[in-house]
Amino acid sequence: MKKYILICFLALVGSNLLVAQKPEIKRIDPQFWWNNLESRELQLCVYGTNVASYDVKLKTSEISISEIQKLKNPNYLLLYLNLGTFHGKEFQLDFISEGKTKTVTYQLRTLQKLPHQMEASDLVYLVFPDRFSNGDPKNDAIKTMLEPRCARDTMGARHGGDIQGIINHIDYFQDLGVTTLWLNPTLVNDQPAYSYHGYALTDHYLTDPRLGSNETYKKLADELHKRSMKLMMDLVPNHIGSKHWMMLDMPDDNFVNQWPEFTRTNYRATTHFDPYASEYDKKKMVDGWFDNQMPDVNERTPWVATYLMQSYLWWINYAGIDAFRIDTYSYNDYAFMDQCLAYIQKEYPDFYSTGEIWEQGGVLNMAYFTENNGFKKSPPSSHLTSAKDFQLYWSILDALNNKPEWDKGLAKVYNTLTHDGLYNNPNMNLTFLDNHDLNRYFTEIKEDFSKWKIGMGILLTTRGVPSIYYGTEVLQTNAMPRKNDGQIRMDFVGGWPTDTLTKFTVAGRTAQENEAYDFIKKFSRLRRDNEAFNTGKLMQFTPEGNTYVYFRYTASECFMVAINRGDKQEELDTKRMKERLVGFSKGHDHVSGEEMSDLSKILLPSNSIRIIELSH
Ligand SMILES: [Ca+2]
Ligand SMILES: [Ca+2]
Repeated sequence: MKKYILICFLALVGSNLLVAQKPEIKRIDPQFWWNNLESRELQLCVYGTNVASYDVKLKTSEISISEIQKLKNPNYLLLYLNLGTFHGKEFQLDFISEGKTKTVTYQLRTLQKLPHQMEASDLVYLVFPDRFSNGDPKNDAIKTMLEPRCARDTMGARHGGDIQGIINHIDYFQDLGVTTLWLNPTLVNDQPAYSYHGYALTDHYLTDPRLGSNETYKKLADELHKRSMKLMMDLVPNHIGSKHWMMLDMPDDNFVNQWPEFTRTNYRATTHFDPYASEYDKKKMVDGWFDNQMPDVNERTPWVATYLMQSYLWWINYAGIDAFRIDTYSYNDYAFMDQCLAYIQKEYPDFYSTGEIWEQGGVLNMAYFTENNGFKKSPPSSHLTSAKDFQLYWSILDALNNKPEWDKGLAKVYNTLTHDGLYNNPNMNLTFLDNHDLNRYFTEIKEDFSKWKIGMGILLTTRGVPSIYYGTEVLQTNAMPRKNDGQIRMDFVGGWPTDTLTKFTVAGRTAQENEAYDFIKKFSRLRRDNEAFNTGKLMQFTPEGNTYVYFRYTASECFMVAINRGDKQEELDTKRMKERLVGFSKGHDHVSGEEMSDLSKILLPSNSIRIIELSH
């Protein structure tokens, strides 16, 4: 009995102590905002023990609170502000509980907007941050994190690469001809295992401390901008990590899509536009979880949608992000993504976004998700600039790995491009030969360097915004069959202080690796310096036999790209290509260096590509 009384007494003392304390605010998201944006609405997500019981007072009359929303969990409070005509640098919010007041000063910065404009002449380079270069060994292992170790000998562990390592190699990117860096996600993934890939974020506003800080990330953007280069952010709206800070103190039932038992998505993007699709399949596609460690965010919950959108705009404004690559695009709620990109474009009308739409199903499957697509029965208008071009990727591999036939091999490239009318602007599709989820390009083509040049030549001359996966320029390979994804995300040789060999220098690369590097270097410049590859048009001629020819041109420039995928030399008769060749009498093949004075017949060596600049 005595013990019981003592417990009651202690409980009373404890609650009195709580009452006596000032309200405690653990965080407010976003942590600061801007006073000169087009959107005057701002949602503040206030988090702290029992914050929902606080009264809130705003001390600035120019700003109004349009709504205060409480969630099921009293540790959250949502404030909806209208900034109206207010352009000051800060305002005060009073949180009042039992006569005690906590005043929070909220900062509003003034934004200098950057132009943010991707062009087809850009060359994007994809870097896997944990696997590229270790610029700061001090952040390799952080004891307080759920996965505290760093082990370079383990495929699925952290290896210590970081943002400083990327900053240290901007000269290298620039020399290669890269204009834009795309980093796999850099937001914190405080997950117990396999956290290095970055796609299970646990805080929308924090850079992973093992990669650096928000300041380091901004420093990278600043350094790139100083050289007129750009930064593409890898956005992951669809899911979060199971240890996301909100998952650990669930705000409400509708924060993530919940099922009676773990339910995986059906990975069928076709359910979005299939006129015969069942509601069951449609829901499973969008609301099913990608993985059991990655809860699927409920983007139809208005406060969640706003929370996500604001965090993306925050990053653009804060760091100066130039473009978004959007992960698992088709798994998101279509209307939410549209709303989200429209919100961004209200501030930045030309903001570039490219969506990962990986599923098989043809060009239609990707085009459906992009802006002003050619569908008769259109979905709500999309604001997604472009698709990551998996269809062209598969076609190029087919062209390199199979003999040309009527509808196979080279013809696949031709056929895929014939569907471009489904896109509003196919020239802005992000094109690639490999990435962090695919076998290495050189491995896929069985390390045949002649084929490597054909595929790379197509990538760097056809329509689209080309992207290179780190290491592809030095012929990085992976084991086949592939046992795990770590094998396609190997450390860049020379990126660690203890590496004895480096692929960053001519001396450290083999003759063939230098040839590959120089090939990209040469054609990235040709692409950048000639409008034909940027805003220029594409004309292709139907493949014949082992050959396929296309042109990139403007009123004043014309480039002819001719490919032979046969094992014998071919003599190409150009009579049928008169409409593009008329007026030109000479050519310079940028691949072989050969000068041509007769364009009527062009010799194409076996398994080769010619990229010929035409002149009068
Ligand atoms: Ca490090
Ligand atoms: Ca989803």
